[in-house]
Amino acid sequence: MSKAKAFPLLSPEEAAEKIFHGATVAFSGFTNAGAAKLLPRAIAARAESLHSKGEPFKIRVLTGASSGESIDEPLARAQAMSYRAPYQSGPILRRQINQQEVEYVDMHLSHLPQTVLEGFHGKVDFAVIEATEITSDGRVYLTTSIGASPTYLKYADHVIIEINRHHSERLREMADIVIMPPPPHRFPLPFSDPLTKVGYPYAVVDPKKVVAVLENDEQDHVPSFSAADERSHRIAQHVVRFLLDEMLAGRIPDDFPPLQAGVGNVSNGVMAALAQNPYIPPFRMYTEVFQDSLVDIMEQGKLVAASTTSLTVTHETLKRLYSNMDFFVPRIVLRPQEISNHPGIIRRLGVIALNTAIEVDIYGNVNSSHVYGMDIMNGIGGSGEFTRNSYISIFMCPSVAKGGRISAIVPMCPHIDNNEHSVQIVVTDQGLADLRGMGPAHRAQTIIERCAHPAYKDYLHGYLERSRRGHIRHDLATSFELHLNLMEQGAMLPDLDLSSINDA
Ligand code: 0RQ
Repeated sequence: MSKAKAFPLLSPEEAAEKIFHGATVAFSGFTNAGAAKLLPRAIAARAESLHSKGEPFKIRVLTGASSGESIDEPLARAQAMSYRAPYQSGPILRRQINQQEVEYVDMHLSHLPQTVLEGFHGKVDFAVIEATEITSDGRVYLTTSIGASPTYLKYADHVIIEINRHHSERLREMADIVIMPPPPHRFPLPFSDPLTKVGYPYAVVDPKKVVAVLENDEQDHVPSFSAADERSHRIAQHVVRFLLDEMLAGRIPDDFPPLQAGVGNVSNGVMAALAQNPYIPPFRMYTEVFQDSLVDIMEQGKLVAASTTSLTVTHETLKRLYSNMDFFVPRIVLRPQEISNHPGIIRRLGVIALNTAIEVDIYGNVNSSHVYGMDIMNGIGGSGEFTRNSYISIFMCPSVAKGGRISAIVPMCPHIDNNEHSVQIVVTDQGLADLRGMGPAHRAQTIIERCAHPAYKDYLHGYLERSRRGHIRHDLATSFELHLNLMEQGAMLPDLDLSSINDA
C-alpha cells in the first residue's frame, strides 16, 4: 500500500527541529546524486538561527561520498558541522577541515558500512534518505544513488525520508541492494559480470523508526564538467594506445575486462577517447560513479553494461536517461558502495582502474588527496580499493599544474594514498610509464623520462644522482625541496622560465 501516508508528513523546518546539537546525521547521497536536499538546508537555517541567539548547534555528518551543494556546502556555510566522513569535495567544507574546525575521516568508501556497524562514527541518531517511495511495511526505493543508504536505514535510531517526485520510479529496476552481515558470516557474492544481481530492488527500514516524511521534486545538483582540455586529450591518447598495445600483446582479452573511471575532466576525456577509437571493442564498466560521458557512450553502443553506486549526471542527461528507461534499465545496475567497490569482485572481474592523481613520486607512489601532504583536496574516495585490487591500475594527471609552477612528478610525495606496490601505470600528457616488473631505480628513470615535464627533468635526475644508496634512493635533506619552494616562494622551481611551459 502507499506509502508515505503511513508516516507523519512534516515540513523541512518541522523535521529540522528534531535534529539536536551533537547529533550524528547520516544523509543519502553519493556525490550530489540521490542526496537529501530539503533537510540539510533546513538544518543549516536552524543552525544559523540558533547561532544568532548564541546557542551552539553542530552536527556530525555521514554520507555515501561527497555531496557538494546538496549537503556539505549549506551546512558548512552555516558552521553547522563538527565531523565529516567518508569523503567530501566542497570548497567551504575543505577550508574548515584544513583549519581543523571540522574533523574529517578520509576513508576507503567500501569500508564505511562496516565502520558504521562497529560504531566508529558514534551512534547514528538520524538517517535522512531520499527515496521515490516508502511502503508502510518499510521498503524504501532509493533514487539516483544507493551509496551507504541501506546501512544507514538499518542502523540509525530515527529515519527521515525525503520523497522526491522528480525521479523516475523505474530506478528501482536498476537497484540491486544487499547488506553483508559482519564477519565471519559474510557470504560469497557470485559475480561473473558487472550486471550480476544478487539482492533486492529496495532497502529496508523498520517502519517504527520513521519519524518524518518530507515531499520534494527537486533535481540533483550535479555540476557539468568542462570539455577536456589539450592536456587531458593527450593523456587520453596515451591511455588508449596503451590499452590497444595490451590487447595486441594478448594481456587484455578481446572481450575486454570492465573499466573503472574516477570522476573529473581527465576521466571524462579518457572515456570519450576510448569510445571514439574504432579498435577498442564495446566494453563494460564496474565503477562507482556513472558520469555524463558514459550515457553518450552507452547510447552509441560502445558501453554495453555498467555497475555503479550513483548516477552522477547533470539534469539534462538524467532527463534523457529517464525518457529512455527501456534502453538503460537492462544496462545499468545500482549497488551499495560496499559492493560497487568490493575488493574481491574488482579482483575477480579483472577491472582496469583509471584514477587521477594530484602528484606522483619518481617511485610510483601517488598522492591524490593532500596538497603539500597537509591540505585536503577531496579524499581518497574509491580510488584505493580499485587501484589495489584491479587487474591493471592506472594513474593519470597533467605533468604540471598552476601554469607550470607545480610539477606533478616529484622526488617524494609528502602524503601517499596509493602506493608503489599497487600503482602500475603512470600517465601524464608527456607520456606513459609502465612500471610493471621494474625495481625502484628502473621505475624512477622511467617515470622521469616518460612522465615529467621537460622543464623539471634535470632537477629530478639531479635529485636521483645526489640520493643516497639503498633499494629506494632518497636524499632526505631535499626530498621535499620542491614542495617547500612552492609554499615559501610560490613555485617549485622559482627560477624556471614559465613562458616556456604551455599550461593549456
Ligand atoms: O586547482 O581547483 O584551484 O584549479 O588541484 O585539479 O587538474 O582540475 O583535476 O578536478 O580531475 O581533480 C586528484 C583532486 C584531481 C581528483 C583530483 C590543483 C589544480 C586544481 C584540481 P584549482 P584538476 P581534477 C572517484 C575516485 C581522488 C579521489 C578519487 C580527486 C585542483 O581526481 O579528488 O579519485 N581524486 N576518487 O590546479 C597542488 C599539485 C596539483 C594541484 C593539481 N600537484 N599540487 N595543486 N592541483 N595538481 C570519486 C569518488 O570516489 C566519489
